Amino acid sequence: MSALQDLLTAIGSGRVEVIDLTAPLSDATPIIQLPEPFANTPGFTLEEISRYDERGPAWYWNAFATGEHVGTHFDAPVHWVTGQDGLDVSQVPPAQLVASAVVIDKTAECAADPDYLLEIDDVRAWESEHGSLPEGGWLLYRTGWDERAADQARFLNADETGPHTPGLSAECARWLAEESAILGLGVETVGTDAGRAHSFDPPFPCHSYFLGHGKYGLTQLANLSRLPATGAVVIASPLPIVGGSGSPTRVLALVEST
Ligand code: 23J
Ligand code: MN
Repeated sequence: MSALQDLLTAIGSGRVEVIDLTAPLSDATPIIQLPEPFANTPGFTLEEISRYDERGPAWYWNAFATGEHVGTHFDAPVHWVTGQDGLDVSQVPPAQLVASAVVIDKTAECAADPDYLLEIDDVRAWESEHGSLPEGGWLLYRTGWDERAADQARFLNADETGPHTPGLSAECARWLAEESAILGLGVETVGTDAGRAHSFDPPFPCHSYFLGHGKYGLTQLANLSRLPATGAVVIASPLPIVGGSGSPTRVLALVEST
């Protein structure tokens, strides 16, 4: 049988499961809140055009408006000043939109400390257990934060000192971007950077280093708890917005049942 027929047979029999890593997209989808004096993104909104009524008797349709960086979404290199000569979201090669993925799980650490930062040593420890990070594949960072995604206040977790959500240290972000061959970083939080990362050196180091090295970001992923540490295949399909810096994205994972 052909590889594709094998895949369809495996999906049909349940030997390969399709897991949706995408958060639902609505006007309740949490959006990032940048501190003063920065401009913030609008959220997702729907506007009804007609619904089986005088405006269109047999059809229902909407127009939507959204920021590019809303909900489960893709960060293209051109999103950041360090990647300004890099690809926009329409230019990402389709073959990179189907890629392997590994999962580093720091749920317990992040429950104990919402400002938890993944360090180089954490990645090295993961590699000694599971093998090298995948060349051309995603590093997915499980923090348990998806459990908060239905509630913007819990998701952003801000107090008078600003948002408190987990991320990567600047050193770890630089090391992964410069010294690993991963395709990009996927997270459960509202952005790839930690809530406090505006005060890091450099500010927003995941954005700065990853996008500056032609790597990608995926945010607000769901269901990472259902993925194995290694062996999943991720299909991420942002809209090909010409010149766009990112896009809401349907992200699916293929997982072999054991
Ligand atoms: C703009 C500025 C800072 C950040 C972000 C956007 C994001 O997280 C994003 O969605 O790319 S941290
Ligand atoms: Mn983004």
